Amino acid sequence: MANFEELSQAVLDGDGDKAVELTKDLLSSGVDAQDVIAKGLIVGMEKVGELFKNNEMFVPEVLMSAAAMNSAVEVIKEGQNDFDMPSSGKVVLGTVKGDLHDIGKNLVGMMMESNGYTVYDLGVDIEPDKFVDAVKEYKPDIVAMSALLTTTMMEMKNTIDALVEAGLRDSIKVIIGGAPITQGFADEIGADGYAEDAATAVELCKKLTGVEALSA
Ligand code: B12
Repeated sequence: MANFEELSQAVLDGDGDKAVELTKDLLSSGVDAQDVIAKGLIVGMEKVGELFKNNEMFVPEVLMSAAAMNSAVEVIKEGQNDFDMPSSGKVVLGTVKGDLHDIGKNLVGMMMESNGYTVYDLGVDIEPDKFVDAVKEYKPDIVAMSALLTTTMMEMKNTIDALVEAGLRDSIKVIIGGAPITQGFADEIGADGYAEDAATAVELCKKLTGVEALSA
């Protein structure tokens, strides 16, 4: 039977076909989708992050790993359509203006989806006004912002300011995350919460919305 270690290695190797095959194997042998994500895919991506940081892995390889991970996630999402998943709430998610990092954001989105949240992923480089428009359109419970650069962190505050200006701030909870983000920063800019990883982000959503999301 496939195991988590093989799956994280396939992500690390950027081997999409293998990642898909192993994901299918794990799911068909009854392994929970959240475990496939948390113990296999995320572990692989975390290793990618470490190696990239130490200059032992380079951009094209990082992108291949991200693509491998995304292919595996598609398999998981398809499987979830097989049964009617009750919605735990709606989340508008995006990486802030000027920032193109989306691996962590995608993981957060995936974990939320696998916990029954409906996620509207706006993508990367999202201007404050686009978050505002999305809140008007989708009426989410939560706005979740990601930033990986110290230079783009302040866009989180700008987005919160834009939500206040549009009179929408009180209708939603704002959560933030990304490598340079801290609880102190979240408090400083008036966000409702911060989480250091995707699993904790789901816990945070549950806490803020008072919803008992589907748990593993
Ligand atoms: C991969 C990567 C890239 C890839 C991005 C590919 C992609 N599609 O995302 C590429 C190669 C394109 C890239 C480009 C750049 N990068 Co880069 N990149 C990284 C790297 C190595 C890993 C990031 C990552 O994916 N980690 C893995 C994921 C799983 O972790 P994560 O993102 O932190 O997300 C987790 C948590 O933070 C949290 N989380 C994330 N978002 C959210 C949101 C919410 C709401 C919540 C609750 C939680 C949450 O949950 C996630 C899952 O557990 C980091 C180093 C690092 N250690 O962070 C540098 C890093 C972020 N990059 C850096 C830099 C400088 C750049 C560039 C400016 C380089 C350049 N000179 O061109 C450009 C910027 C481009 C831009 N405008 O955005 C610096 C930032 C320095 C700083 N302090 O600002 C870092 C820290 C590297 C370094 N040590 O110098 N990068």
